[in-house]
Amino acid sequence: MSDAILRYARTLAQEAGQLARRLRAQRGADFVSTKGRSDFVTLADQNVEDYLRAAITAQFPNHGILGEEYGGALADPLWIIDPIDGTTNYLKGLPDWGVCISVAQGGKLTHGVISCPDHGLLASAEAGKGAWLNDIRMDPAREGAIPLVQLGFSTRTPLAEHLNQIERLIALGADYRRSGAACVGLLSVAAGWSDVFYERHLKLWDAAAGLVLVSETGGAAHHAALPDFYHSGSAVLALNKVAVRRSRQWAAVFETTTDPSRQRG
Ligand code: LIP
Repeated sequence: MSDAILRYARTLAQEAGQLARRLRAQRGADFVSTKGRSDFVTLADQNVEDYLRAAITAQFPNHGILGEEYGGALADPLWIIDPIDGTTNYLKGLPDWGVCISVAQGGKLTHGVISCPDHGLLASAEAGKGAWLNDIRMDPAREGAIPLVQLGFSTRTPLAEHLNQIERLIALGADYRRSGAACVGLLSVAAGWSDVFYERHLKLWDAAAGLVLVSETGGAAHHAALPDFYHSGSAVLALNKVAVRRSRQWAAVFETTTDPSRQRG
């Protein structure tokens, strides 16, 4: 079933990405509404999640589903979906957004797929079997150049903390980017285009697919255990296979921990 899950998730992510692009092209006056400060939802988020839920249930009726728009409960196996991660980018017509599908089995993330249709990218990974970008095996082994950090921020967290992190990164001689989509930041680390990803508070569906990609390309990620991540969200620190050699240094920059027993929500 494992291969079938990955194949099906890849197909769904691609189909859902094209659906999101069509819906954006046809958008009417009621396309966007706000969920909170700087937090938007579109009819596409809802329609894409409807599509994904129906397709998953049709193929795997006994599997659980957790999604950003309609929630859900922990189950095993559990499909975790973010219909459009990077909603603001999607809305504005910027390409940094993705359809994120992951599967957890036995309390572990086993499959992750991210479709970034405006970039023509499909990233996928299965635990223990590696990661692919389109049809090419992902291997981010790159040394040298300036350390590049994907640094996420949202108004759910203190601005002063974010600014202090930027100051520490610059003092360290690193550079940073803020994509506005966790899935793009995590894909960037898995692909070796960036070294580190950090965001102080993410929801499980924002990060789950990208975490599998990072793990399957030799990197490491630090976050709350899945049940806590599901209930309260979590800080996420992800390091590619090169940066992982200095994980304590990176953890210190973000005042987080790489000690699994002390992961905070
Ligand atoms: C987004 C995340 C991003 C975070 C934004 C937002 P959404 O997810 O991908 O990392 O900074 O606040 O949560 O809401 O676009 O699916």
